[in-house]
Amino acid sequence: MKTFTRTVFLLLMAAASAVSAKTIEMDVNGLVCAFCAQGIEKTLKSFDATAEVYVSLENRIVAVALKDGAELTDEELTKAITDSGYAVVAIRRSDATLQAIRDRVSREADDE
Ligand SMILES: [Cu+2]
Repeated sequence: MKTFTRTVFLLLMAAASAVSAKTIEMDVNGLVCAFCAQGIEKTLKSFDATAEVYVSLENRIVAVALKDGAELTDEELTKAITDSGYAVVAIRRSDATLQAIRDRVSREADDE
């Protein structure tokens, strides 16, 4: 019974965080060329929940903007990227727009 309560709690927590995020940003290892970027973009766009994809090769960042009310789980994303031959290092969810992430990444690139 305790396990059941804990499972329900974790599911509720997951649902609560899922509803708020608009963008999922991932650190991905193994992206080296434009073909990698294109391939990963195509893979992630195949999800119904995906509105837009941004890939930064230099910063090894892949960001997915979600459609309103749509959600992709960490497992779905990790599987899609791992199956393509890359490794997900970190996953962050936020309400930042894809443009905001794009701007931040290009600023970071300028600083280097
Ligand atoms: Cu490549």
